[in-house]
Amino acid sequence: MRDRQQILVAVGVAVGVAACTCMPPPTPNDPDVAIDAPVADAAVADAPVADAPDIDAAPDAAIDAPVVVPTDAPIDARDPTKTTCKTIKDTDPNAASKRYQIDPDGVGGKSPVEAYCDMTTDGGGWTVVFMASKTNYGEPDVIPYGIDVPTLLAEADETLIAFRQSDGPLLEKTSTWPVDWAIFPVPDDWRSASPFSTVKGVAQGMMVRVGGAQAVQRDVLFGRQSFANSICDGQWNADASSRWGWICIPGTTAPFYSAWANTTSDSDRCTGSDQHHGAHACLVTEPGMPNRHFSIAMR
Ligand SMILES: [Ca+2]
Repeated sequence: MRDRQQILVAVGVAVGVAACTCMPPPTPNDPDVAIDAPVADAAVADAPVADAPDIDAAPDAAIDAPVVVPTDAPIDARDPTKTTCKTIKDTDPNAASKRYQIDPDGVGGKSPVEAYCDMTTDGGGWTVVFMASKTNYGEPDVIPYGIDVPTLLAEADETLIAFRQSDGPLLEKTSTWPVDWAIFPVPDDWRSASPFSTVKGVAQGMMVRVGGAQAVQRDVLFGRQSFANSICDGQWNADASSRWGWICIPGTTAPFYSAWANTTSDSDRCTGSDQHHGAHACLVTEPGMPNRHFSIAMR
């Protein structure tokens, strides 16, 4: 009620101003024309309160409108060339492999994240979205990706699985470490959640490139259920409740990462897909060798 009284007072002032001969009549382009019209009506009829704006309302709105400043991104990440490791690499072919701030969905939305960019392997431009932070997960639960980048997961063309040192560099194949990296199209199941989320997963007939060799057609296996024969052959354990977990590519020297879903205290296994799952542990005991961290990268 008090507001209405104030408005009626304002209306009286406005009508008084409009009637005053000391001011020139408004021109057709004068913004006050539109404002004054409903005010005059309000004085003679019981117009809705909402139709009787303060004569200053329009200018105030323009002046006071908040300036929307995105707050989720450091200046560096607003650069559209830094949405992923691939855009960084495309912009600067000499960009080094290291951690960068990226923002796959641009300003707003998801916050920028710090990600390790592999700028070397197969031409580089890889955003590492998962790297094992333990040498023994030993739990049957879902292990998520390490960074929250749904836009990258949705739009990436390829995935790279590899073992890395804890600070990011890829462990290249050697005489004592006979395991390659592997590149294949992103399996559909990997776009919405990590492959550790799946119980029994198979991406069939993927064109896989292992260690830079020509592409071959192979199934990519991933899932939490245990497997039957201690090797990467695609045979799941008949006991559906038995947890062990594996990611591997039969018939290749691609990474074979397993035991990340078991409930025992065994170290997780980081070896090659052509080897017994226990050939190499992720926790390394040989002198001079770094621990092996399974990783998933996208580009
Ligand atoms: Ca964002």
